Amino acid sequence: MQPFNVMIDWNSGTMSEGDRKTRRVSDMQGMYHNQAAARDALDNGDPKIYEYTTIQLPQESDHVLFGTTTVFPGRIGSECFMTKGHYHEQRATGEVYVCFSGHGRLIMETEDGAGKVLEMLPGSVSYVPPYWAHRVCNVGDEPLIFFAAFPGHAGHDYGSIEQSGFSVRVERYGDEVVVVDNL
Ligand code: M6P
Ligand code: ZN
Repeated sequence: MQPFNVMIDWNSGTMSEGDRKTRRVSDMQGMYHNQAAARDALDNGDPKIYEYTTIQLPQESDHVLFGTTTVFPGRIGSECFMTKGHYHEQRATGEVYVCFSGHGRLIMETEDGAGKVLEMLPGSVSYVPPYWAHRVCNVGDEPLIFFAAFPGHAGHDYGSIEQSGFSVRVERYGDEVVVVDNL
């Protein structure tokens, strides 16, 4: 394989290579706590929650996959727009998130019941260690744009997140951001 460059437009988070995928409320059924608010959003235009691109490379451990994500500002009820979130299929693989613009929270947890929430802001570089599920929430009024890199063989496991979610959620009331236990 030949080395190559990819160009990222940091105003939008789009990349010159790779398919840009869009996730709307309809792609995240059951993931927001306030189901009535989620139905309202669905009926009112099914807003875009986030877009992401991952570079197309062999999904092998010798390679490093990378891409950008743009989480739009907004809330479903009080809960901030967020990514679906996932474990890696190969649990023993980590990930790095570099935030370029906007303001967010990175929610992480392990199958052993550990949890951690980190702030994402321009210049923050967050390390997701192996075994930690990860989800990103936009707590600001601007798009949250970040770059991610992870081992090629990591894979995405959405199953347990789709079934039982994360143990906390991030809500915003006025300018106050709160992390709430999902009981
Ligand atoms: C980041 C990376 C990708 C991920 C994307 C969207 O760019 O972590 O691997 O696919 O965010 O997040 P999710 O897959 O949880 O919807
Ligand atoms: Zn990941």
